[in-house]
Amino acid sequence: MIRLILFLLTLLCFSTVSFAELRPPSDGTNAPSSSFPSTVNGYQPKWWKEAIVYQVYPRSFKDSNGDGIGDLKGITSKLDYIQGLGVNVIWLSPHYDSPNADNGYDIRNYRKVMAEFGTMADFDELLAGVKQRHMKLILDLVVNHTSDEHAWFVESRKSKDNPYRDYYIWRPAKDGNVPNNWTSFFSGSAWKLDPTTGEYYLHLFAEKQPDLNWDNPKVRNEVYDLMKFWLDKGVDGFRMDVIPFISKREGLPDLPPEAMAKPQYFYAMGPHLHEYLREMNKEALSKYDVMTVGEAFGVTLEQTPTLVDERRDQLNMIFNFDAVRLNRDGDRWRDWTLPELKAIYTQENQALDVHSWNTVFLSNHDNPRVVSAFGNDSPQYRVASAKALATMLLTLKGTPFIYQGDELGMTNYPFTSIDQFDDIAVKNAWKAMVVTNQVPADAFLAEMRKTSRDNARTPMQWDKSPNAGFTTAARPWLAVNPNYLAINAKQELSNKGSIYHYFRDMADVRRSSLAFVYGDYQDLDPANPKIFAYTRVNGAEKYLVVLNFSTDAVTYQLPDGIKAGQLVISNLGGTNETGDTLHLKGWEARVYKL
Ligand code: TEU
Ligand code: CA
Repeated sequence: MIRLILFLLTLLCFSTVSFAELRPPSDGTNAPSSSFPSTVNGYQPKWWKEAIVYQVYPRSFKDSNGDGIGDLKGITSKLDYIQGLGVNVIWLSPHYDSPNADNGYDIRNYRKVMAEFGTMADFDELLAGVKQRHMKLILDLVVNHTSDEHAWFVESRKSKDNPYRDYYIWRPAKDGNVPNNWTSFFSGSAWKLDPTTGEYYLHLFAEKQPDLNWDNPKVRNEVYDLMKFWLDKGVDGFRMDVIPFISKREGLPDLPPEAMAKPQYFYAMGPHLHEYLREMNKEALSKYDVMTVGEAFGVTLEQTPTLVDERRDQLNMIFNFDAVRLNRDGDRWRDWTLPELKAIYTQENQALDVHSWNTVFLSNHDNPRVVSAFGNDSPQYRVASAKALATMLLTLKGTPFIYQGDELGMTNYPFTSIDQFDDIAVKNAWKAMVVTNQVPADAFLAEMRKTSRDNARTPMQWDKSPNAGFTTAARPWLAVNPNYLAINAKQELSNKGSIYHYFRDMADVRRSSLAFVYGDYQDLDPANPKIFAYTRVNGAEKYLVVLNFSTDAVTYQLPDGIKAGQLVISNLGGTNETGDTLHLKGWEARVYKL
């Protein structure tokens, strides 16, 4: 007995000491939960590492009042649907007051709900409904920029000596022209001349999205205050929009020629980024048990641990864009290969040690539909490939993020005309490329059918009624995909073999073992162009995932020493195959316990 107590004491001391040794000098602001000593496969267990996140784009989710625009009451009415999917965190795209130049990513008032989406009472009701179901809600924090209609900017542009002038980034003309050669992600220069004072303001996105000046401590404190406003209501964290862009390079130097194609790597990771994130953590986040995920556009894998290593008190995890943008060369579509995708997952795993955490996602409101971009959206393979992708997303290492509609296998939209688009990115690009005769309209539209953000933004397809049951209005804000008669939630729910139900089963598989969360990841066959086979191992718990990323039937010989054991789940059913040779149909996915 005494020996046992001594042993336990030693263990306790050892873990405390070794943990303290690993920590960087503390400024005393760490959340108490971060000193929890026990680990799983080397990782500190956290609820957000074990979570499955579902992204809701409010404008397109469910319209409750027949004005053609999704709203908060609509989301509240569908919480059982979301919970039934087996997810437990909802990421809500911006719901704040906004003139909608960029669908809410241009915020006019951070403490007000967008009138089209409802009221603060509707928000409180949504949050209560989420909590009642033991789920969590994270908000979109868009603080690299505001709307030009935000009160701060309305003041800022009035005069050079306005108290809010330094809330934004103003520069005089340089040789009668823009202050530097920075470009906006929505085409053209990132500078806009404001006639009132004759100076330019910086906007990395739309003209109506002026960049905040984070070097001004007043701006930073405003942001921490608004974060606390929502955290005090009980929200469970934030997805942080283009957060690596908040600190701008000293002197705002020109983009060098080699940075022009992908300027995000030049804009991101400015000199004070870490300092500001630590300050944000100290002033706001550390006071709550919440999760943060940074949209890390322009961050390299090598830089990632500097943002997410838990000993640095910055972010919990980031969205790395390597996988989701594998199908892009700059902004243009490129055909990707499976070995490339596998290499990215392996590199991500190698770049992050037990102190860092990752996300897994292949879609969101800025990218085409996952089944169209990474699966096969033909009638023959749509269901199988959507299920295969769900199998992958829920068994890779990192917190999975699923975008609304992907659980139904919703597809890209068959755009045929520029009038069918809403997205400012598309409209500006049309003006810059087609109207100027640089790109023929047909070629532009063909490209947009593959890459446009509006592919993901068409309304949720709930049932077979007009406009897919999304709205009772004659016209929704963006047209419903004409395939809604075949692809809709009602049908998915009533069919046990649907993507929705498979997703739910996969979520249960993921939850059945911590090996899927914290277990080691190993790609068994990196060069195979059709098969993605990997293991997840936590001590004695071992799982094998085999995915056929092709339409071909493949006889797959497992590498030496590996034998498929007990089948846990498969997307096509009807197999009890075990052993070292597997006969996989096109887009077949299987998970085995080894
Ligand atoms: O997106 C950041 C971003 O830089 C890209 O994903 C961008 O949408 C794309 O390159 C444009 O073609 C975030 C939001 O997710 C996006 O919806 C916003 O438009 C953008 O920031 C500005 O807030
Ligand atoms: Ca509405």
